[in-house]
Amino acid sequence: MTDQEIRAEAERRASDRTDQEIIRKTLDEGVQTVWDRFALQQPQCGFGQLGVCCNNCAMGPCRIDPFGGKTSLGVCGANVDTIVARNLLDDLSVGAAAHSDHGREVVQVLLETAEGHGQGYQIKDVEKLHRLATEYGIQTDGRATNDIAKDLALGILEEYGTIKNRIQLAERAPEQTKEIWRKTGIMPRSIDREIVEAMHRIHMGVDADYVNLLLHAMRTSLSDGWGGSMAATECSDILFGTPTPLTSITNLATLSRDRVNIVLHGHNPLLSQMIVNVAEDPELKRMAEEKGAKGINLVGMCCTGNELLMRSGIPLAGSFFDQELAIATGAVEAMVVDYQCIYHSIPLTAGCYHTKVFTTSTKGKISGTIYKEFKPENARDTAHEIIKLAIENFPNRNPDRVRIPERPMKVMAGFSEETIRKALGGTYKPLIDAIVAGTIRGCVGIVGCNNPRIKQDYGHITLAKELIKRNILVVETGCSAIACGKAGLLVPEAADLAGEGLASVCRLLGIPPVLHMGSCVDCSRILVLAANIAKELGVGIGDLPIGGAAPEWYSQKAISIGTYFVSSGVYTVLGIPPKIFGSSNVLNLLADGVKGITNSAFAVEPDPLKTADLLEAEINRKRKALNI
Ligand code: MSK
Repeated sequence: MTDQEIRAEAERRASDRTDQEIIRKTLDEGVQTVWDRFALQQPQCGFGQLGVCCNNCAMGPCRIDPFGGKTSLGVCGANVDTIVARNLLDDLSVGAAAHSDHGREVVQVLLETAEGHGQGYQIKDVEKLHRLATEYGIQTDGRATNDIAKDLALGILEEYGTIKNRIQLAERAPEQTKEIWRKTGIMPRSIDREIVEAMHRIHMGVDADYVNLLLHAMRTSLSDGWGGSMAATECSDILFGTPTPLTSITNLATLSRDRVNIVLHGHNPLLSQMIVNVAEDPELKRMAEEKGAKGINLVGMCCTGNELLMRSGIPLAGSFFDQELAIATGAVEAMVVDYQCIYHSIPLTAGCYHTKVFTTSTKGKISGTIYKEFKPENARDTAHEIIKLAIENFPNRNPDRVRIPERPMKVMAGFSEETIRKALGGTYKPLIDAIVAGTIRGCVGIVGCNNPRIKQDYGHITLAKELIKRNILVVETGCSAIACGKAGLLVPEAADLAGEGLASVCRLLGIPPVLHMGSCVDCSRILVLAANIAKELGVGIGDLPIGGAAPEWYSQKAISIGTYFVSSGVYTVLGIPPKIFGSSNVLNLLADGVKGITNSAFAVEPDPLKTADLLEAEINRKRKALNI
């Protein structure tokens, strides 16, 4: 490729200038990345894309002819609606399981900390602990913090799968929303149970009714959003502190030329937060200096990065698509991963440089990496050992192959639901007044990933810019928040890009028009925000002038998030088509029929500008119904 072609290809792949710079380096050096693998996979299977292929049992794989040919049934007799709905439920359950199992680990560490076994952990947010304990009916007066924490952890763990048939956190939803769930039979009963039942229904010869399958998909997603994900968020806050606004920096320029770079990647803050604490050890700093470095530079990536940014202001190197690019700077001594959204080929990328990749979860081993198992009882020791190995790797850095972009971007993060409410004076009334007056038209949550089907970050940034221009407040989580951070939208000065009404509110409060609310599990913060506003207004979530979008989603977790948004009453637009277009019945139910249940639905729109039109129309529809 010529220099000009390389430049054009980098611009085609990514929006951010620091990403483009390192993509050019990978193209120069012949290092394979996600975009190359995507190109090599073309053309992708059309049956798979439509969701009409079933590989569930040994009589298959079967595929239904989408053009109405002879193969209208699988060998087992399943029709196209069953196959498409079952595949969707399968994907969604995987996503719900990933979120909820992550949540379980956090609750377990809370339990072990309360029992005195968690090495280096402590309860940071006692006020939140008491608040949750009260929700769970646990006595707090005159009791030791650890005793309360133990009862709370056991109370939440019980909701993962017992005969209790109730998720306490789901009680936070407004009465009108819960009534819909009860009437439709989708009130989640327990966290694991819905996922296990989904697996049962998917088995050959069980659920063949696409409506029944999709209703269970809604219930399973609610057990994630209002259960496992919410447990992850709340218990992480109790252990590490509820986020409050802070400033930091983002993009690949957060990597350091002269310090030991350690990238913390994945989703769970349990080990990474410990690495943040341990890295303060002066002994480790001295060791780094002995190896010729000026210190240790910790940076986050993906949702582990979001967790660390939100609570500790740790710089954020990038999102899902930046994991290979960070390594390709040639300046990363260690990449520490827990689980979810880690490329399985990451050791191959690391093998092109001196980077050591550490896997740390028994659930997420990758061959070719160094495995250092994280356990709560050895968390501090493991963190110490990993940092030491990273420091020892510093002399192996090849200065001739290092390229670190200039100029990190400033970001403001830390917008938990509690913080937003506090900033408004302890009640949502000022925000509601602004919405009623039309100063702010409504609110949209943009969430989700990157996907090679669309230029990295283009969907997130374009949609966010367009919405704030139309006086619609944007809240974000996951890689969407990172995209907008890199684009300079997470700073108060970005109010200049907003419409007059929204800009005036942002300037008054000193906040950005796009609020970073955390990691993927922190989409539960968006649910609580919506629930509390709805309760103050005396309506259901489905009545609020709000919306959701996932312009660049890829993961099964995003399917679960989108579905619990819609099931809770939030109209949601997907930028990447889900694999359901093989069944017009499934498509119609999700894009239209569900409106009759939750007053919301899914839409699919790849163009972010048209997505903004759809969301604005929905907000106007809901405003009209509220008479505002
Ligand atoms: S990390 S699930 S790529 S948002 Fe949560 Fe980003 Fe999507 Fe992973």
